[in-house]
Amino acid sequence: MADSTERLRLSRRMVLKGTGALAAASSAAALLAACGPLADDDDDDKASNGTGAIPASAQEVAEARGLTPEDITRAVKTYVPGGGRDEFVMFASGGHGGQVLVIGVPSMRLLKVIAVYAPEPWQGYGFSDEGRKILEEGGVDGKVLTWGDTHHPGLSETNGEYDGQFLFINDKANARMAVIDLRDFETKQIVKNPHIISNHGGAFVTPNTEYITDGSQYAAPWGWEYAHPSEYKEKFHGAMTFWKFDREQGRILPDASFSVELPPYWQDLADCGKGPSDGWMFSNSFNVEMAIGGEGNPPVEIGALQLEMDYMTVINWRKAEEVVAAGKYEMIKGMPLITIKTAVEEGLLFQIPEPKSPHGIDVTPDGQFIVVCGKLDPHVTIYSFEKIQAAIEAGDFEYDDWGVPILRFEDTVEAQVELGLGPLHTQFDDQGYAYTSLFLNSAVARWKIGTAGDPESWVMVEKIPVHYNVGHLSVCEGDTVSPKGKYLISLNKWAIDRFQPVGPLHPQNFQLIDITGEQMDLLYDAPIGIGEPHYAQTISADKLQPWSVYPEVGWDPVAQAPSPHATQPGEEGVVRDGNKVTVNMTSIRSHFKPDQIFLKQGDEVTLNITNIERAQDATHGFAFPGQEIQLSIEPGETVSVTFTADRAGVYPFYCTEFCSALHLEMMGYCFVEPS
Ligand code: K7E
Ligand code: CUA
Repeated sequence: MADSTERLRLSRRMVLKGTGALAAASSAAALLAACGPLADDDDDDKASNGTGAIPASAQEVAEARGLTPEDITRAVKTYVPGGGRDEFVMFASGGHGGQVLVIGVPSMRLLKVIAVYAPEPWQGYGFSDEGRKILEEGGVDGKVLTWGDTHHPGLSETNGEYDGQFLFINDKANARMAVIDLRDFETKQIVKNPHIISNHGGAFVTPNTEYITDGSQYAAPWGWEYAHPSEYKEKFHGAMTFWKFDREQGRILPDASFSVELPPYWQDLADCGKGPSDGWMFSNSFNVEMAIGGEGNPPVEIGALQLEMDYMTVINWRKAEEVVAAGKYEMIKGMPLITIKTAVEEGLLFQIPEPKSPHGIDVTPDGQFIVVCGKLDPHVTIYSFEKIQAAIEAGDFEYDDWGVPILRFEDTVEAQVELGLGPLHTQFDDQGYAYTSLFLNSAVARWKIGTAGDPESWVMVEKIPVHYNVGHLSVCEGDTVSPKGKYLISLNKWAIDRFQPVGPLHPQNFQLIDITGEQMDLLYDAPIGIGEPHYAQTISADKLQPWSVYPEVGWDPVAQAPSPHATQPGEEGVVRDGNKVTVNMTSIRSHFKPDQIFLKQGDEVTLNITNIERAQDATHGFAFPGQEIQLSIEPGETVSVTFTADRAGVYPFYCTEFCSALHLEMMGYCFVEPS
């Protein structure tokens, strides 16, 4: 009896406190059975309450809340107690919100929203001089944009494994690429692709992050040239850009980057080879029909469906790198471009037919196979890298109108697996399974990765419904050379009936699925009221080693170096040079120094503010009325902001972070004398 009482007490503690051991409890029924007798056992209840550990039985809570045994198991699988840590961290695109969402897995708690293409006042992103410069350098032909359409986050890799150092993400709408430094989870650089107008096949990294891919989406003339639709075949182009990344500087080096010209089909998703296929990259195309709508033509979506097959683009990027080094390129819009003609002559560009409107393309963890999803084909098609190499070797090609060699479908395909309607994207786990999203079925299919030479070994295993209209999936490290498995997150576009209604614009629905068992199990629906997710990557949390404060007082987070504008305590002051005024300010709980600033109308003012705090989380904000000034100054950080004091008046500025009991007093006055 003592044993069973002890067991019961333990069970209940586990339920209520969510200890790690509980996650191992495989059956909710067993749990509830274990808890059940407690409701009738007054003595035990009293004894437990006497310890202060267990206020009520889990059975009672479950009954009161109408929870089933399955609900309880699922809840305890995702519960992370306060102060606890998630095992994984997911980086998800925020779509046309232009940010990156950082979410703990399995709790699905939103940890951060990283501003990338859109200014964001809480982070002060896009408001300081340093931050505005990022948006300016990422401008489109000199025009600063304050939005972007983020699609595919890509974590930096070392030997095909996430290394937790950097994150890249593309802006599909404007063909841009951004670099986020994971030491402080902040955007450091945005580059505009000079060749293409919109992108999609990025950000996918080569196994050692030598390059970040950036494939064009909709064909167009090279950057900002004009052409009439009748000139489509001659003047519209596709391209695959390889952005060179320098880890030391933490920057993309546009001067060391290049593109490979592609036919004016629309390029779609891409992935880089690994292991045996390292050095190569693969990209889908669609609309090889080159439909662009207009009078007398079928609408685009019909015109683009006329042919049964589109093409996979196969590029030997190592060879392309050599070709650029040998000077065999054209300088187009200031960046090297290997023309189709050169790419074909050098044997670095091939195409392979793919079934109907392919979308996702994913290389298996061992690098041997390339999995392609055709949106309008119920199969996934698996290509063998070895067979592709053999077909290239054999040299028995057909050619398209641009002279690009086409390998034969039957020579390169390893297997096809029928999964269901609308297959889009595939991820992998550590047990030899692949997972493919089925957009039209609103389901995720689990299927077995087979072996080379045995087409029968590739089989569909099971399907689980998701809610609804799933796009990408993310399995923990599920696109690396060694997936961790465990969880799959289904990134659903529609939520319809899953949550409290909040008006016609519904939240996104991120669904967490347990993939450790015989059958996939839907654990949790996480509503996300931010931009639409496309891709996400999920990394083991212990690979992330961010700073908790900046390394020293006076740090410039954009340069990741000491700031030339840093102000140390005692150095505060105002310097006037004609109508140029520089204010060197410090902030510490609960004071800005100086706290009075005297200006003349028309002055050009630069505020350099250094947060001299060393305590974690002691961030100060800086809000200035009537100006586009809202800064976030994290411990150690120096930020600068320049503005024109164009209106006379008295301006109370204040700290926007509730930093201390005297936070409301953390303010100052700026007096602008009329001219
Ligand atoms: Cu939304 Cu990867 Cu841009 Cu599919 S893409 S969903
Ligand atoms: Cu500093 Cu509030």
